[in-house]
Amino acid sequence: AMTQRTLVLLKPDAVKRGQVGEIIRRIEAKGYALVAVELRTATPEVLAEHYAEHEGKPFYQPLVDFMLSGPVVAIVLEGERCIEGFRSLAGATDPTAAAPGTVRGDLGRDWGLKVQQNLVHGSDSPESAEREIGIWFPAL
Ligand code: DAT
Ligand code: MG
Repeated sequence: AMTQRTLVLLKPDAVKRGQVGEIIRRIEAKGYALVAVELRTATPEVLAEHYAEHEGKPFYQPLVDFMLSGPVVAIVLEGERCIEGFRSLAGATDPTAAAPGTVRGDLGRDWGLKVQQNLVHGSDSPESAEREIGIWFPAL
């Protein structure tokens, strides 16, 4: 067994478009346990830590501004290989390229908007998951 935890964010577009329930439904249907679920308003400080690896890239500031544009839902999941499993549920970064059946591939968005408005974040490795859970849920 390889039980893992991962940090998931439902981004401001998911909250604004009323897709929180649908995305959590998919997470639960896959069999992952919800360890923490909180509606939060991000801060520039938290986002600078969370997206440190992207600092300096052309999409960094638009990404941070977008993440500050409304509340997010911060989630910690637990389950067998859930880091890889949630990224599989989420689909490719670019919603246009994301496969049908995935969150990013299936759920509606404002077409014409930017790649960063792709509904969800999921940690990409055990190291990232530990780091990101520490940022969003220091008590865990
Ligand atoms: P992911 O969220 O699939 O892990 P990432 O870590 O490479 O993708 O990038 C973080 C976020 O930044 C991503 O969800 C959307 C945004 N982003 C990535 N590449 C982008 C690009 N080329 N143009 C605009 N936004 C981008
Ligand atoms: Mg990433």
